[in-house]
Order: sequence, then C-alpha cells, then structure tokens
Amino acid sequence: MITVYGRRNSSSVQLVMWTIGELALKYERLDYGHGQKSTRTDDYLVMNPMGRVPVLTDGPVVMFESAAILRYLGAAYGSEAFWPRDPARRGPLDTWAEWCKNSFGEAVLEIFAYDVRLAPETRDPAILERATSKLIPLARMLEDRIGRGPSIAGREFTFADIACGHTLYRYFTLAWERPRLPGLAAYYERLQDRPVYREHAMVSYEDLRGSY
Ligand SMILES: N[C@@H](CCC(=O)N[C@@H](CS)C(=O)NCC(=O)O)C(=O)O
Repeated sequence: MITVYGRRNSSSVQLVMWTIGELALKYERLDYGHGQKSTRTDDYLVMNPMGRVPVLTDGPVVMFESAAILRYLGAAYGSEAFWPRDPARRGPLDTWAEWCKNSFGEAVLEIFAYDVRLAPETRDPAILERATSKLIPLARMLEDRIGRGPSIAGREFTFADIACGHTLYRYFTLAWERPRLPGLAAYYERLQDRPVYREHAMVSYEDLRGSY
C-alpha cells in the first residue's frame, strides 16, 4: 500500500497525488506539513531529513522529492505510454519534466509567494515585477513546446504533463498579469477534462494566505 505524507494544498504533494490518480493506484494520504501534523518529529525526519512534504512510502521504499517520486511511480507502475522504457524516447520528455519543475514551476512559486504567502502589508511590488518578468518568457517557452498539443509529448499523455501541468492551476488563478498565450490556456483546459487533475491539482490555497 502506498502512503503519502503531505497536505493537499502543497504543490509538491499535488504532483504526487495527481500521478497516483492517473495510475489508478491504491493509497492513503496523511495530512502532514504546514497547519497539519508536524514534519519535525524524529520519526518524520528519518523519512525526510529536510522536514518537508511530500514523503511517499511503498512497502520498504521510502522517498522524498516529488519529482523523484513521479519518476519512481512511472517506472514502477506506469504504462509504456506514460513512462517510455526506451531512454531515447523518455530522455527528451524528461528534459521538459525537469525544466517544468525547476524553471517554470519555481517561477510560478515566486508569484505564489508574493500573492498568497506574503501578508498584503509586507508586499513590495518590485518583487512581483521581477517575478513576472522571469515567468513570462518561461511561459512562452512552454507555449511553444506544447504547440497544438495535445500534450508535452505530442499525442500521448506522459509523466512530463504532470511535471508541467501541476502548477498551472496556480499559474492561471493567481493575481498577476498573465501574457496572452492561447496554446497554454488550451492545454490547461484539456488538463481540466481529467477528473484526477481536478481532484488533486486544483486545490484551494486560501488556507495558506499570509502564512509567511
Ligand atoms: N523539492 C521538494 C520541495 C518540498 C517542499 O518545499 N515542500 C513544501 C510544500 S510545497 C513544504 O514542505 N513546506 C513546509 C510544510 O508544509 O511544512 C519537492 O519537490 O518535494
């Protein structure tokens, strides 16, 4: 049985939960992290010395880092389409998965930190301006990659769509001046056709307001 330790409103937990949903795996999820059970106990720190969410256990396997968990689940349980076994097919997709998590996703999180985490009275608009000018070119790159889609790989839905799509709910709902990118907007619409995306990746962040 798979156990996920982490609160629903964490984007890293959302990445893992959406993967579990796509792969139709049995799981239990325990509410750990900000506002929930502590990730600073000795027992938790044995699983993740960073004291962050998520952690995933699958029998004897204990893991943290959501992108590594996505790859583990893909390799262990994914179909050939979701997780191509041929490195020559998977590698280029993994490039986008890595880029989406580290470049695009991190830039979305900077806007998130400004708009949600900071209390309004502590916000310096220069921070939003810097974050916006960082995110816009990255969003254009993602738009170019998706092209007519329907997915990052072209036809098939793969693990790379989870790495790229899990922050789009925040991208499209945070208060910032988004560029007009019809391909990216259409991609987000298509993701919303997936019930497990709506269930696991479109999670309210209202409880996190002012939490810095
Ligand atoms: N690179 C890590 C980031 C983990 C991380 O920073 N998690 C945040 C939530 S997204 C966290 O644990 N925040 C503190 C908390 O909830 O207690 C991953 O992708 O798993």
